[in-house]
Amino acid sequence: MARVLFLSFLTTVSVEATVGQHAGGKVFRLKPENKQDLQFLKNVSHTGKVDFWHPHSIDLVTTNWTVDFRVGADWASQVQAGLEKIGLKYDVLIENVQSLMEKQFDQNATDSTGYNYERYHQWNEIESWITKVTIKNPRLISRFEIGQSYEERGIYVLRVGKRTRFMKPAIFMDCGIHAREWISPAFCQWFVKEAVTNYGIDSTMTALLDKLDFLIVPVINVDGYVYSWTKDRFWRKTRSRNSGSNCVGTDPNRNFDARWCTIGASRNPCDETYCGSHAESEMEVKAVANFIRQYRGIKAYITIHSYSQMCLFPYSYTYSLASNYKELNALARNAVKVLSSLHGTQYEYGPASIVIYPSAGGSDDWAYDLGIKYSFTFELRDTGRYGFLLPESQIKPTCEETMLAINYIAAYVLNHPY
Ligand code: 9B3
Ligand code: ZN
Ligand code: ZN
Ligand code: ZN
Repeated sequence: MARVLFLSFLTTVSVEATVGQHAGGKVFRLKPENKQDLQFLKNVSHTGKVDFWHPHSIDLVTTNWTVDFRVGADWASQVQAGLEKIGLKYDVLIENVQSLMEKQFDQNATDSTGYNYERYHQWNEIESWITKVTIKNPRLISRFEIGQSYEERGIYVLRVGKRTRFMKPAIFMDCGIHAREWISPAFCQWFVKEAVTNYGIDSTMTALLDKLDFLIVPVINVDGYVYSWTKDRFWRKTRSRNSGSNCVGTDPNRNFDARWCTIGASRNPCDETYCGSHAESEMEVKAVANFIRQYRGIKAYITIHSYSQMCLFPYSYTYSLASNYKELNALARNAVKVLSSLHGTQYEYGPASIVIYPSAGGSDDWAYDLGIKYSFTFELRDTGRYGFLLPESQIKPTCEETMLAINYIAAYVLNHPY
């Protein structure tokens, strides 16, 4: 009788119900006590909607076995109602399989604040991460707000390194100059995570943080980044208004004061490489440039972009070679070699003017001419298969391999004081 009732439940549920939710659902545990209970389980199993966890098949079950089975979200309440009807006692082992799966994924990838470094995050999440990671690691991190964006969002520097009484040499690294290059902010966050979790554990990281400070800007172009999440995934520029034009934004990597707008940049505000109304016209560029100018002891400048797997160094604005070209070239060669050692990812390297295209107003050239003789632009994965839409599954391998290159450069800088 009860069985008939239950089956009628099943047949009244339309097939369209919820395809695709089979991964979730509930897990029940019960003990069939008699033939009626067993028959019920068999009927349920024949719907094909049930995943027997223990034992693996209903055919093995006799009375008094303990049975664990998962029912997809679309059928769970019907099955539960059926159990109630026939009076078979059960426990719900897992209320919500889906959320448990998500939690388990999170636990693999998250830190003690619950932040998941294998996901791309919106700016508000990154901003609260910046606050939390600073508060959680007072001995290693301090936070500076170096300015505001055009739309009045904060631009932050995290100084990461063991606190000392004296000023240490520093490596400046920024991410998110270009809005759509999402792997870039993900890498800066990964770097900070690696620093705080490996300090005192990994001897290389400990030595670096004892002797150096890393000055990390997780996202420079915050307005553009927000826009790439909310309106246009492929937005590159800032979001400042241009007088006399309806087109919005300036390319911040054409806006630095390095032979500004002389080559490989556009005077047209509608172009992706618009150099702006003048050098440092962008508040975000001004904030970073001012910070670097006034901070004493920056020995290396690294800026993270994507994509195309390249390690670039000055010059971009001319084909002429930098004065320490040989040293930069060897350093880049070794950095990409160690990078490739992890997953085989191949990088090109060399002066940007030669390896990609000549263009002026870039941050690496500007930092170099300011006197920071180790200056690099990294273009992370991939080579175009996914491009800016690099899947989240590649965040971890990309960041892991890039860590090797950055740490290599940092160790080199430490061993070559100037
Ligand atoms: C461009 C310039 Cl101007 C530079 N100095 N260094 C690297 C690049 C390449 C990036 C850009 O801004 O076009 C690649 Se997204
Ligand atoms: Zn997120
Ligand atoms: Zn870029
Ligand atoms: Zn890996």
